[in-house]
Amino acid sequence: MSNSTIARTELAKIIKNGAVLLHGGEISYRNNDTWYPFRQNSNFYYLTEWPEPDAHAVILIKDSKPELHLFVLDRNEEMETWDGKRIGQQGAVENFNAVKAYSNYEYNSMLPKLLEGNKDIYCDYSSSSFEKYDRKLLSTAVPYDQRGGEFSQAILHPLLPLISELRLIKHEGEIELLQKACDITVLGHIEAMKFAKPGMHEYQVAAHMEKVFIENGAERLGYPSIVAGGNNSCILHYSTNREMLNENEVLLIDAAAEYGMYSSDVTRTFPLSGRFSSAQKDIYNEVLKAQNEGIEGVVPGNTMKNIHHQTIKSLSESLVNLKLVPLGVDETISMLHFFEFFMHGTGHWLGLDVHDAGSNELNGKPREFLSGMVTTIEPGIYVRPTKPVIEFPLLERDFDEIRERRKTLGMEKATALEKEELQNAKTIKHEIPKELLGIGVRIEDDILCTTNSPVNLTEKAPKSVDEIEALTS
Ligand SMILES: [Mn+2]
Repeated sequence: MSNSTIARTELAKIIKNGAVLLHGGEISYRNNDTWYPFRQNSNFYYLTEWPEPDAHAVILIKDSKPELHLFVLDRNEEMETWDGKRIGQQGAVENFNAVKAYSNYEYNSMLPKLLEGNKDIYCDYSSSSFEKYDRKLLSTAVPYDQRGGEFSQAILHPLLPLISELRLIKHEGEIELLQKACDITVLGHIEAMKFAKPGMHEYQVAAHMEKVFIENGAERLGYPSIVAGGNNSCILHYSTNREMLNENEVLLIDAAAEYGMYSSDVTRTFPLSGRFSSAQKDIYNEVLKAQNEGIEGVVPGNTMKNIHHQTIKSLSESLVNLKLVPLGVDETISMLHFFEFFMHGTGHWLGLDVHDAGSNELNGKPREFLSGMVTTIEPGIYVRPTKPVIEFPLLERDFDEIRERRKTLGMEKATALEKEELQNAKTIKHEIPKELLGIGVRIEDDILCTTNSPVNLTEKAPKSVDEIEALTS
């Protein structure tokens, strides 16, 4: 069974009876006759595997059985001469398991016929496609029997929460594609470690690594590559990649291949001189320790929130050891001093999107890991070169309370209050050890939760100091 057939079958089991409306992606133009490379909308792809733009899908569900109707671009010799092959309606039926396929021009006229007898409509009514195609049409498609088009009996149900729950649990066919994306990504990182030398520019390393991705079958990148030398390693989403690499600096690379629409997500940090300086090694090994602990936590029943707390604790101990913070471990955590050096989450879901579908909470509680979920684990320590002296506030703060207060008071009042509290708080001035300034280290792997132990899909990317130096020196 194809991946999308499995997805439709699972969706049908939840919906039981009703109709699902889905719209594919459209081409977006860059300038004049030039457009951005097309990539299908991930939800549309998940349920259809249809790769072309300007398509619509109606999935009719009766007694928990799905029936796929696809509206697609027509075959057209003239257009295909300019823009490339099209699959067409026949291809949609023969190769994409549609029970019937239509021209995408027929969507408006066919939808009312297809929806006959259906009132329960599952759609994304927050999307611009819903406004563009469905909002008006549903009035006539599911009419109120007295006044025709003026009213609609359609009962709209939100579709995205259902899809995002399904996308959280990867089945075997999806894991195969993810593993392949991860394998290709590992090859690129290894080649980048061997290739990067002082005097090169960041973009040259990026080009070399991305060539390896594409050469090995990746269709595109999972996200824009971050190739950040020296001070740039402290910029979380650095991606201009225009600067020269210098001896005695680290190079942080956060980059990955996409394969079969699934994205990997890997970060490695290594020394440009070939060997870690003792300052670089000190930070590196602390992050590595936290990362290994985080990976161990990806087991059924545990939560990302627990792993994040554990990571904060581990990194706070590290910050004390590295003399980056003025007080002890408890204060570093309770006064959020760690946040100067570790200011992002510990991981996120991974799949069709690099930051994949799926909420972190379920019924108001942190979501527990289940077998088949895939998450990144990516702690980091970033010692910004712009902050050689930091004034740490002596004020206990708690993220959950801050979030709760922002909800009850509203963002504007709450943040004003936060600012005031910080301004009124006593501070302690702390000098950052000079040799640590400008070093940013992040280590990131992709972890599959199973009923046995966590499976690291990217474990072949060298990670220990010895493994890395064997490639770089
Ligand atoms: Mn990531």
